[in-house]
Amino acid sequence: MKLTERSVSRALLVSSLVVATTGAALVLATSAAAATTLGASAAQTGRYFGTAVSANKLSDSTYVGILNREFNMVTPENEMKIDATEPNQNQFSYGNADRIVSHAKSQGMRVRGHTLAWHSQQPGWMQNMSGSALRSAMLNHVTQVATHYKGQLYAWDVVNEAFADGSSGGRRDSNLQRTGNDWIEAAFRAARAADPDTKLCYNDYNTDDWSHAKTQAVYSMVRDFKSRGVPIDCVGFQSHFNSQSPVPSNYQTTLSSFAALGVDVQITELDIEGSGSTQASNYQRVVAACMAVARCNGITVWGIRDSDSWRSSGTPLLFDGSGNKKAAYTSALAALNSGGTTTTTTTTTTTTTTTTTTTTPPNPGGGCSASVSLNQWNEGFVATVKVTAGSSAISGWSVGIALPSGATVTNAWNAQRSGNTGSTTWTNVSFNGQVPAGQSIEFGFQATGSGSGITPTCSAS
Ligand code: G2I
Repeated sequence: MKLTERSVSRALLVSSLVVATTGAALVLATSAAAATTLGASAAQTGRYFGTAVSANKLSDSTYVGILNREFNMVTPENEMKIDATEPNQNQFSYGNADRIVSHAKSQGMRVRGHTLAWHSQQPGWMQNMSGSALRSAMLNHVTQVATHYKGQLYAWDVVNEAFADGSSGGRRDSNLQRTGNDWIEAAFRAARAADPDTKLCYNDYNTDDWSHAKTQAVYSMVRDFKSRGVPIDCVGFQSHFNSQSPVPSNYQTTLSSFAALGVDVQITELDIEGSGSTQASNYQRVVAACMAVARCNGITVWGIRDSDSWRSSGTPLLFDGSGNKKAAYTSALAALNSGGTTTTTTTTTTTTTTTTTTTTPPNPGGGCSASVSLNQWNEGFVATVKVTAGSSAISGWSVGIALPSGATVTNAWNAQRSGNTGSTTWTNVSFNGQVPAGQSIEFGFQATGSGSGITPTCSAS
């Protein structure tokens, strides 16, 4: 009798929508209760809200208080850069970066790694290198650092700022670029080999306006990488805005156009100079643009208080120098809370897009439940699987998914996988096994074929 009641109460709730697109946006609205912090609000739609963190501020109690309360993703502001992690060739130094990672873990936050290969903030020994010696040194750096953090990060900015500003539409000149045009893909391949389960991103600034040559140049590179199987999972839009570089009116088009290439998009270093209602409405626009794009996974602001900013005189952040919430905070939170809106856009008129959500209600007696959100296109799909702990915390999980015939997993993140066709099993990686009661984590995979009707089952350990 009890069993019957329970199986009824855990019956699957399935909703699905199939639309033949006409190049226009499809908007699915679902409701989301208002959350009172940035991280919790973003989590309601499966997103994160993060901030850049400096290791030397982890002893500032105001700073740490806001960090722990509001954010669920962290990017080390300088501590994972090349000069910090390899100050002398082949001597690696992870102290400050590890302090940030360990603080984040202790608070249940995730970490975006920044950055493995960049023309700037190179240690002196690297600045003086060129040619094949530099290429090897760069690849060795990528391999060593990605190996040190293997399985611990949400994503890596593998390559940062490799394209030129202005109208050239070309690469930025640098010692790395002069080692050969293929240096970027070589870095991505080395990162994937070292850390197969972390999302690998290309990150840049001045790539927010869809009409700009730099944006189009990065877009062409990502399309080329996807077509040739170069391992890239995401594109970071730094989004440093001010009056000379305002939030473009086509910002959402930029995000959705990149996402349509089959990559995640993330806002990685957001700050918007200004104050009062103008700044607040700019923050609202940026957050709303991300919320409207299904594969915009999250937003990171580049610091907590205005006084923490790399350009503090422009007061570009969400908290003032004393740690008080600004109008920009209120509007960003409101935009997150009015989310739960997913927009799927395609750039062609012939593609059929299917968005399906299958939900198992949380298990009231403990254990875990799993739900999947599917983004289907003609040749394949991306599944984002949410694992939710029941009324007790869990310390590990295993999710079973039966794939329809013809579906083959090509790529996955944030889980260990067994099998890539038919019956597949997904288990936690080191940083996402512990899930507090009622809380969720996500993992995902990309596959060829159709994901129609897949229904995950969860068991806790
Ligand atoms: O410039 C803003 C950001 C643009 N995108 C890439 C980011 O990595 C970059 O961050 C900034 C940091 O916010 C600054 O804190 O990168 C700067 C360096 O390019 C950082 O500034 C440096 C100072 O220039 C150094 O003098 C200082 O030693 O920070 C270092 C550590 O405090």
